[in-house]
Amino acid sequence: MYTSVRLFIFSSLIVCTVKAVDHNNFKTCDQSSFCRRLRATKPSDTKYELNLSNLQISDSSIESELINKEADVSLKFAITALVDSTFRIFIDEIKPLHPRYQVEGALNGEPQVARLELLDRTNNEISIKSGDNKVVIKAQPFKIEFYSGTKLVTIFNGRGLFNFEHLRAKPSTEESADADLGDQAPKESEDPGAWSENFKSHHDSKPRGPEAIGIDISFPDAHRAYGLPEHGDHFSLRTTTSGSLDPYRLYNLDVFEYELDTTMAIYGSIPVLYAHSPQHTVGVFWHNAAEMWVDITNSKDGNVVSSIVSLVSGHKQDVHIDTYFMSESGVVDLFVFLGPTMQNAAQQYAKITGAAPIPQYFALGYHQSRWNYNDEDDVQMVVEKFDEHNFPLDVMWLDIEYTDGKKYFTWDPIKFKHPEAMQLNLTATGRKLVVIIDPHIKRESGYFLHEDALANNYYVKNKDGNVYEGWCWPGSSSYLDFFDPKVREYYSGLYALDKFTGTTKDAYLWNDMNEPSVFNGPEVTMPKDCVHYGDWEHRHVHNIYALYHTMATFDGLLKRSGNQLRPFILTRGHFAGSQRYSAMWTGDNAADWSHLTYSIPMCLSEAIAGMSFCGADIGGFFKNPDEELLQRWFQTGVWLPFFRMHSHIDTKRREPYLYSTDIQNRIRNALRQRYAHLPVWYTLFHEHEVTGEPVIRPLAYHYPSDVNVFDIDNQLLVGSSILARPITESGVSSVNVYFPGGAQERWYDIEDFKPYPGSGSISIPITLDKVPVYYKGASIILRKDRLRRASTLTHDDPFTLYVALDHNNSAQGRLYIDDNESYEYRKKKYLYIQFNYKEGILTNNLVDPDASYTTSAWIERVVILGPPAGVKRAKLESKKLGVQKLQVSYDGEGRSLTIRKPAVLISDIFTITLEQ
Ligand SMILES: *[C@@H]1O[C@H](CO)[C@@H](O)[C@H](O)[C@H]1NC(C)=O
Ligand SMILES: *[C@@H]1O[C@H](CO)[C@@H](O)[C@H](O)[C@H]1NC(C)=O
Ligand SMILES: *[C@@H]1O[C@H](CO)[C@@H](O)[C@H](O)[C@H]1NC(C)=O
Ligand SMILES: CC(=O)N[C@H]1CO[C@H](CO)[C@@H](O)[C@@H]1O
Repeated sequence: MYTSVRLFIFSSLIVCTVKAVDHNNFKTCDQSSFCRRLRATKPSDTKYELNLSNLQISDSSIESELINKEADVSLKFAITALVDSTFRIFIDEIKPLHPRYQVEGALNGEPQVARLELLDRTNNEISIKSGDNKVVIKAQPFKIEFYSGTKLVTIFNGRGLFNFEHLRAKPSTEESADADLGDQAPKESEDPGAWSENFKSHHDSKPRGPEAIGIDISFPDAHRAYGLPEHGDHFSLRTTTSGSLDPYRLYNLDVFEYELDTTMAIYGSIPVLYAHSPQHTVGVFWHNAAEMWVDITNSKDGNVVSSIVSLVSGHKQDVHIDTYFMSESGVVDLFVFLGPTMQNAAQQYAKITGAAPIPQYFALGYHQSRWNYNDEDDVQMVVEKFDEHNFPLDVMWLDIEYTDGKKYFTWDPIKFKHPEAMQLNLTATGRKLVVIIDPHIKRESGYFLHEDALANNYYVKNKDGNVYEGWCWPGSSSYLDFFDPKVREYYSGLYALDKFTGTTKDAYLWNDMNEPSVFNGPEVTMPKDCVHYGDWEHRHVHNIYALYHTMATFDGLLKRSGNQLRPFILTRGHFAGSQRYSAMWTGDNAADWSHLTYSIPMCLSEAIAGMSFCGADIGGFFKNPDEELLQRWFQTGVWLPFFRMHSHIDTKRREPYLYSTDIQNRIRNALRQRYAHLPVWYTLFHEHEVTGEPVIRPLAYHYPSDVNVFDIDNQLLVGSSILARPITESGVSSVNVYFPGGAQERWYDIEDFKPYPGSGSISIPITLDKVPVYYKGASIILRKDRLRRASTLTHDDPFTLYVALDHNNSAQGRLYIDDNESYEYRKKKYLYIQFNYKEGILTNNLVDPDASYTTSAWIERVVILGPPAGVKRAKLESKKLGVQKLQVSYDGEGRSLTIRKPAVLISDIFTITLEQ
């Protein structure tokens, strides 16, 4: 969270408007020296040349020297074939003046290499093949072409904009700066910010001078670019090179009252982009933790001229996308995912950076948060009111005020005097607690954490080598240097139950403010010339500070439980790989319809960038939602993976029981939908961990060749079987829903089971009770329809199977269950069951017959949507129950057929046959 009121008190440096984002606090590309320099790069076919007479070819890679002829500097160049249609390009200086930073900690281990085959070699060109993909590397002009099969899909340096600023000694002011540096060296006169830079009252000393890198990547034939979270923007990335838009900026920042419809940076940065066409999708991921800006030019957006037209194919192409990635420092470590589908490319990315491990079941339930629940009685009262009004609730949250004076790992001695008893009360009703722990540490003598950090040298240093001090919630603060393994080890130990006294095993964590947020720092963060472990400047590692923070917390929670319980952590700052440790949310949004609308594309962008576990503060963090907005926010939040209400300290209380009966009923219905579908969410998270497929998906993911869905981001798919079109506009009496898949596809409204063909846009009548959500024909959805006060109490509850038939009268679906909290599933203690329906017969089988888990959960109902006519009864056959007759009934309109009480265990193998 972030409040302007306190900002005024703490900081004399920042003048902050209360109304909306203060643009003056944040740089435009034009105010950033490296972005300005790189964006001005002119195409050059002659500057870089690959030395093909100096080529090392191994089983999986090719290495050579890339020569900057103008500056006479040699770079190491390598291209490596990886498994799953992935290539990796690496470029670094051979003899840099200082080592250049290479990211650690983001990848999920060392990528697995694949065999590479030399196809052809000439004086100027070398062709290689790996799997079905071909790569052509050209020496002069330096260029790399990627082919999926025979189709050219991606070009590195197709426009000749590649630019690698080698490190150099600072020219003395007297001599001419450019004498032996070539025109790549920015001249002081050309760019006054190259060797040191001011922004507002902040000075960046840039001890290593200019060291930026620009990468030019084109996608012939691509219609849309997606990805590059986090931005308050639509799912489909816009052209930034014509008109007034800045490039998409990736720099983790705590932006007060962030705006929408903008390319400005906010809390997280994931430098992965997907280029999509009806025929294929490719992805690129620049493994680089420095500040980055990305220019996008989509030929569909009007008068954009591109040199690629002539360079690539010699004839005009109707659609293509050019991108230019600009990073302040580091090396080129670029992954290219050749798909060929979006599904493949997303999985290829997940293979490199890892998937989120399945969360505990409770984490998918409903979370109630506020800045702040005042004291123990307040917590107790809120929970009691939830129970009294029959609202399910899994987790209560405590924001910063629970601490003793913003000293983390302590409790306010008056308001939270019995934290353990408070948690035992929560545990007794099946609930958990989440408390906040931020990375800034109060500089107060006597505070154990501050004293430990000073004594052991655990803090980030300023440019002069002294401990860095900034302002944050506690006032004067210093920041733990999580890049130091000793600091992570120490920090993770702080979560031990006997260290963080007052916590129980049912207390989980929220790591906020970890961009890091520094109220009086440049752009509300840490100065770039601060120094971290290993002598790296903050500039080199900024975007992974939060990743390392959550890494240490994750380790702490694991150790706390003797590696038994899956940690739950919510983070605000994030980078590629953060999904392995934490869920994220879209930060400090506002109670506006627009923020509700953008919560969907923002989470979709995160999902294809590996961060499936995403949500937005229900009701909006700032300001007060009216009743309609609040209920719509609940109805929308049901269909996003992370489901939490949260609000600013100055807002009115908004717990659901405070509203009129009508509103309460609608919120309760929304919660009921969420809890009924928890088995679906849980199964999807299991499948995500195994396959890397995102849990929520844009329509283009499953309908890649339907150009009508390319810009749809007010609808989403939960897995492949649920289509939701949340209502994010006020006062509507109808909305258009786009039904994909073609005339043969069927979509069933999940409430009245009315079927719709997949033949495009249909106007759907809307009331305040109505949210258009559909099951796809051909799917079997497993639900738990009994409403309880918490998900932890539903473990043995019976299932209802919703069998949504396709036009062939068939359907399939899967269910995953385990003990819902431990790692026993990694020892095959789980059930993964496939259900099949074909022409009147429902059967099941174990997808993984070696796995087992004992459960008393049973099937209480089977509901067939789009059923055959004239069914009189059903017959159940199972080993345990033998043969049994079951009663059936149609609903009034014959849209569904319910088979009553099969009463067979969910783990039993059975057959149910419909009888005429
Ligand atoms: C290219 O590599 C060869 C073999 O190592 C070397 O002799 C030659 O000088 C290199 N060319 C340039 C321009 O550096
Ligand atoms: C725990 O619950 C009991 C019984 O409702 C209540 O009396 C007590 O105050 C609660 N303790 C805390 C710390 O909330
Ligand atoms: C329907 O059945 C026909 C014949 O068995 C098959 O060719 C077709 O692929 C099926 N369609 C679907 C959507 O399953
Ligand atoms: C996190 C969670 O849902 N835990 C529950 C898992 O199921 C057991 C019953 O088998 C409950 O006791 C846990 O509370």
